[in-house]
Amino acid sequence: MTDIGDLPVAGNGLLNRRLFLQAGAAGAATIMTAQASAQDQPDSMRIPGAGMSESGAPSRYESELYRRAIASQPGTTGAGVSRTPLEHLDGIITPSRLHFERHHSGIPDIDPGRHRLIIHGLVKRPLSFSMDALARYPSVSRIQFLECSGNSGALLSAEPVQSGCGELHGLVSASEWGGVPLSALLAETGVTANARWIVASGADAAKMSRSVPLDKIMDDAIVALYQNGEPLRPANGYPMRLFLPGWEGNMSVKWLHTIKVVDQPAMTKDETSKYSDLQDDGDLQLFTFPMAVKSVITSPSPGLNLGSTGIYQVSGIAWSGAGRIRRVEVSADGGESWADAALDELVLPHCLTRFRSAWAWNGGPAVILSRATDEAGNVQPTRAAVLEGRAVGTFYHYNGIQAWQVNRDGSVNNVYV
Ligand SMILES: Nc1nc2c(c(=O)[nH]1)N[C@H]1C(S)=C(S)[C@@H](COP(=O)(O)O)O[C@H]1N2
Ligand SMILES: [Mo]
Repeated sequence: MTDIGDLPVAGNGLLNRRLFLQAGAAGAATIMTAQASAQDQPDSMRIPGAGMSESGAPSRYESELYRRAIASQPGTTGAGVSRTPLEHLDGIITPSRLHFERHHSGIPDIDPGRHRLIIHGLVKRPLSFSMDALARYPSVSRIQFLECSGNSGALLSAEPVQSGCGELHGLVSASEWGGVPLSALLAETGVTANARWIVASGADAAKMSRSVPLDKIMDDAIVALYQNGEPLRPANGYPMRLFLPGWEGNMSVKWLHTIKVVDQPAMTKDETSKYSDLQDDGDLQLFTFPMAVKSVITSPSPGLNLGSTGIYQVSGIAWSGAGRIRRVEVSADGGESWADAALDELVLPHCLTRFRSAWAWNGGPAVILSRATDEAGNVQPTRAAVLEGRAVGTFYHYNGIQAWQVNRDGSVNNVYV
């Protein structure tokens, strides 16, 4: 095992991230015995393997790769959520089949041949776009996160809820989203001088409708047609969805059907009574659009127990609606001391960023935390700071620091610090 004498950088065993540049640092492999020789061939080297298939699936040995905590309103099956199993993934891209889902009235079955996107209202020329028409516009693709502003709402409970990382924080995912910039379509319709907002509506039974400032639409909004290289999955908006990089998930209207250009927000149900934040002085905060800077350690986390003492990788994801992640710090002593984590190579704007630290667990209890800072200088707040001024019972837009307690037996659970 590597000599870690010069490597501690913060309290309770947090090690220099350059440990990852050294081979064999973890010392976790089993020492070869005389019986297990390199000559032994596994069966798979003697018997030809299975054949090809038209569509792939994970290994049958990977039993944890499924969406978590699927829940729907009483008496419904499609008015609820399913969550990404964050603790069983690495890197920054969420496989499409594990992207979280949030539907208000189920997944509609939409025939792309009959579906139209209609742009009307304060425009010079109302237009209707078929899928074929959209395919002829120049398109873009970018790897970006989508987060429901109800994500992590359980962290506002008075007592820490004992669930897995994905169950608590899995209403965030990241994909490569491809499609047509909405600015290109609005250039065709033209807008009148008093145009300031748009109202986007979906073709689902919930008729999800959200008002979006025209500036955002012209800046980086797309009509997304592709997700991780393939046409959108039905659950994620097939055949087209609005995608607003960095902004609260609810506004990225799925099954996008109409865009009405208007001079003021429509004050729809989902931007007034929902997705708004009641303050304890009775004030209601509306229109919290960009998602705040946030991070969470995905491993270790509840359910991923530690075994023997020694060196572990502490890994997680960080993201911000303000742009790129600049820095992630990790603590192994409940926040008394911190050290910078290493960031994976791809640090993209409005995307998940993967961070990693090395930690020597001495077998004692420890509280591990991560704290993200974005390129605008926003620092992820403590849970106490997030709670300040909020009315009891509100749960949207939670971005507080997550603390995991590592216990002597190697189990991990949710704690408040
Ligand atoms: N038409 C429509 N669009 C919608 C919704 C919906 O129920 N209907 N849910 C919204 C919410 S609350 C979120 S968080 C995201 C979720 O997108 P996903 O299911 O692709 O993860 O879609 C948004 N767009
Ligand atoms: Mo959402």
